[in-house]
Amino acid sequence: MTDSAKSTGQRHVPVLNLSLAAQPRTAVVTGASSGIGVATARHLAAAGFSVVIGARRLDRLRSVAEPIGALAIELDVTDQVSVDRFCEQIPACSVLVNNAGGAVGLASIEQADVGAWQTMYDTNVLGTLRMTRALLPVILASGDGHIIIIGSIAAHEPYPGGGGYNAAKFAERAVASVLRQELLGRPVRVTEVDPGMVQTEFSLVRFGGDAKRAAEVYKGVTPLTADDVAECITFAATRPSHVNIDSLIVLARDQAGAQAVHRRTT
Ligand code: NDP
Ligand code: 8X3
Repeated sequence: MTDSAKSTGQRHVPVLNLSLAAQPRTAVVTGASSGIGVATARHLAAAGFSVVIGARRLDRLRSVAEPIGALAIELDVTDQVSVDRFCEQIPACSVLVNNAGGAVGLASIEQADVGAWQTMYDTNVLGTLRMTRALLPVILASGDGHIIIIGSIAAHEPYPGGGGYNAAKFAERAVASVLRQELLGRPVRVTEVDPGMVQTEFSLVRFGGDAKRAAEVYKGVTPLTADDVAECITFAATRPSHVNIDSLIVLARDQAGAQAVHRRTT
């Protein structure tokens, strides 16, 4: 009770100033029709974010969106028209999770397919650029923005056959660092989350739908789950505004580097 209320005997009724009432912050997650993106959308929604998700497979997106009350919009991060159409439908954004990406093949540089390298660069690197550039004005306008880039252990350790994917993930890491420096002094955090082996559709996509070859990647190993990575992303997104998780390498206990993997035989 205020002093004046005490002296007059009036009850103090708190008045809710609607303009100051907390609105849910909006998080946009790309590549949310599968794997890490799906888990991230769910964890961010559970943490109280209003979530917008994008990917090319709209049917899948809708089934992810419906139970968590997210907005599902078709998105191809390699297509500027699609990116523009997606972003036009997003009036507000505080957190952008640049997750859409993946690898194509495991060919040596000697045998490299230029088209596969172009796809990896276009999706992982230019996709991140297109989304970040398009949403940066609204992220800045939020007054408390956050750009999260899903890199990889492949951004730190090159490995034979990884050439095109390593180059793309190293480039994404450079983008994260440049962005952090360019945005210094403005209200935007930039975080890079770099997982090792995560059991998703990543290997199935990498090996062109070869399920047997994809299963070999995780044989005898307890890999990370998409939820494990989503928890790390959500942790970064829910720190107080002045705290920036700069970069986070997250590996399974069975992995000590891109190629150092402990496999049980029994
Ligand atoms: P998944 O293959 O399960 O998911 C990839 C997602 O990216 C899908 O939702 C896919 O949706 C989307 N995507 C691919 N191309 C495009 C595109 N052109 N436009 C929009 N969305 C696209 O793999 P993960 O969940 O594992 O991969 C997510 C991220 O994590 C990737 O950046 C990957 O490089 C990274 N990563 C994965 C690791 C792993 O071991 N799994 C380890 C380290 C990093 P759709 O096909 O419907 O468009
Ligand atoms: C995926 C992990 O080790 O296959 O980014 O490159 S790895």
